[in-house]
Amino acid sequence: MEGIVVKSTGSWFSVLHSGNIFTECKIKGNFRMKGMKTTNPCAVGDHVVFQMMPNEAIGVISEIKDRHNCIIRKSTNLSKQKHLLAANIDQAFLIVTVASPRTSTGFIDRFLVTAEAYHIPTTLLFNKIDIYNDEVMKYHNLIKAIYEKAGYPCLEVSALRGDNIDKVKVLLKDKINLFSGHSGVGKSALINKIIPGFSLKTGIISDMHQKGKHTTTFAEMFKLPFGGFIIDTPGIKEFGMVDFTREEVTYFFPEMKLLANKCQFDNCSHEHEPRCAIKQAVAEGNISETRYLNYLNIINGREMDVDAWELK
Ligand SMILES: Nc1nc2c(ncn2[C@@H]2O[C@H](COP(=O)(O)OP(=O)(O)OP(=O)(O)O)[C@@H](O)[C@H]2O)c(=O)[nH]1
Ligand SMILES: [Mg+2]
Ligand SMILES: [Zn+2]
Repeated sequence: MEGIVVKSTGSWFSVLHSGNIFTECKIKGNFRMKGMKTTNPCAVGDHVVFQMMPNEAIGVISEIKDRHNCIIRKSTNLSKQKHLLAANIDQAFLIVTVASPRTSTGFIDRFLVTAEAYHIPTTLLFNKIDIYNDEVMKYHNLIKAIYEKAGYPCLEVSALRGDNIDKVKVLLKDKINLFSGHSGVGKSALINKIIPGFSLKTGIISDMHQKGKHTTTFAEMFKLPFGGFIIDTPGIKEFGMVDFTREEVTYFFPEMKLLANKCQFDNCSHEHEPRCAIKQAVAEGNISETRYLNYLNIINGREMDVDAWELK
């Protein structure tokens, strides 16, 4: 039998098949994807072949069909373990909040670089705009301008008030969509607003650290009533990138990719070489300084935040 993995707890996989039937499946103990060294061999979105256990209502996954894409992260840049977030997705939505909790541009850029690497178009959804005061709104406008200039669609939303939910629905329709972001940014709350009658568990934000409480613990895919699927995922603390080369990282910044062959040196790192087209574009304000500094942090293996407020 064949189906699609719609929920994964690590050891159990819920497989949707034959129209609208869900079967809980385990995976064969010795299962390994060729060349894939991830902590989880199979993820939400995978198309799988499974057999029913005799006299039991559970199945065993024996094969994972070829993926047209997937997205993989490490828990931190230093970590060796790779985690498969989801497979066969059409597009990602990175849910960002500039307050309560605050998403750093470093986190956004590590996510976007990874999404570029796997050819997954990404939209930034800035949630909780209902709580932005003037000061926060100024910071938000600055961040939004940086990402729009780099070519990423951005949209302000509010799961609480419903702002722009109709626009989000149009973007989601008939596609397989991944929702990702820090814990507490409102991924599950947005999905509850998008699918009428849904009541996924949502968490509170701790007063002390303004962080979420990791309410969603497993990735899960839901059918959208207007067509398509949406994948809710557990909040990510750090987005560690798998090992891309420096050249690759340049290519995964779309605004740098356009200029990289204009540098004097073919192997320019865009860090200290003379006649570097990218450094020149930064100096002239055509590439955002924040994005450039995040690029330098990535190629040098540093996982730190750049304060966009001080830059442009
Ligand atoms: N004011 C306001 N609060 C929101 C909004 N969206 C979500 N929240 C609140 O933020 C908190 C966290 O929301 P969740 O939906 O649980 O966040 P999450 O991203 O799913 O978090 P994890 O499952 O932990 O990854 C809840 O208390 C929500 O009610 C919004 O647009 N405005
Ligand atoms: Mg959640
Ligand atoms: Zn250069």
